[in-house]
Amino acid sequence: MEVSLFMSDLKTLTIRDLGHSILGSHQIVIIPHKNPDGDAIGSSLGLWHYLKEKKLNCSVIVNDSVPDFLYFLPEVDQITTFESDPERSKGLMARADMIFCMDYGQLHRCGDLQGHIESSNATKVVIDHHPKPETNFDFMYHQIAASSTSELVYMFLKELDPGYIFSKNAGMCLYTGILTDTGCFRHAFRPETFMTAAELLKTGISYEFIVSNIFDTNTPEKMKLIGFALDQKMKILKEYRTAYISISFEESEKLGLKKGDTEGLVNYALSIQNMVVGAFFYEREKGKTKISLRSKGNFAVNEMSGKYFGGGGHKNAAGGEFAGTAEESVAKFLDIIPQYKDELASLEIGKRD
Ligand SMILES: [Mn+2]
Repeated sequence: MEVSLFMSDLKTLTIRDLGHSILGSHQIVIIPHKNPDGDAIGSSLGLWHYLKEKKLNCSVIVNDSVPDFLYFLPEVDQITTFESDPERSKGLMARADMIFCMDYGQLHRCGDLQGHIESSNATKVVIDHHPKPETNFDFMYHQIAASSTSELVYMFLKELDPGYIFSKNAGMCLYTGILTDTGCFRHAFRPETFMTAAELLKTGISYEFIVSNIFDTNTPEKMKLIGFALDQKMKILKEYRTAYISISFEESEKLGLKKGDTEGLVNYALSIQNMVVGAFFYEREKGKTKISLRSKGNFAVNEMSGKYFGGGGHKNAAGGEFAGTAEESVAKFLDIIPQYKDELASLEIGKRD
């Protein structure tokens, strides 16, 4: 298990002081990272429900948009979108005296809102579980070993307001964040994750309702894409215990792929017997390829993506970009992967002879 790391030395406020500031604030703004996932939205909206229940003025502002599959979350339509409503967003940012950055520790991760956060005099708080956070915040609730930011929001509220009884609305949002970041409790969890999930279930939320909203969302078009990708586009590098899928710009056009359609495809590569690395190369724009990397056990794909694909992320789930076609990105990957041969071969996880 990873070492649990609370960066308490980075706090300039105690949680008590912060509690007073929150209660005295006039406008709180909560900002998830751009391209938000279930944890970014779940943690932000969960915190929003708590603050609303305390009768505080608060808004969630997201850079781009909330993914469709999260539209079942309670009052998700209250979220403001910077791209489609810049005036309202700027007004809220100008009035903000407290800003929460959720599920990222590096400000560039929140898109065009970065400058507005930087120039704001508001008290800035980060709640996050990603490696290498920046340190220019007034308060950090940061723990890499946590399954998700949603798990941390639960712990944060427990410390901030020990008497708070979690509402069903907050419970549903935070549970969603834990469920999506752990892939339905398959990875990145720890004992505290299950304890948090158990407490959230006591709010009366329906596990089946949430799971089916998150995971049973395939459209017929997406199933056809999965079929095509697995049948025609997947390659297996047995000696490196690696499987990858690549989609060129031309293929993407031909298939009429929309944002989010390729979500989760990389996990099929990783789910093959004996594989410990899954990779997905997606040329979203002509000559610009997005790379998704997944791994099992101690093989750290965030190091690989940081070193070679200008990206980052978690040990077992990372991403990056490459200025080139999908084919060129794959060629680079094939150049890199042999240096990891011994490490990959020695991993015990998932080994089958
Ligand atoms: Mn997260």
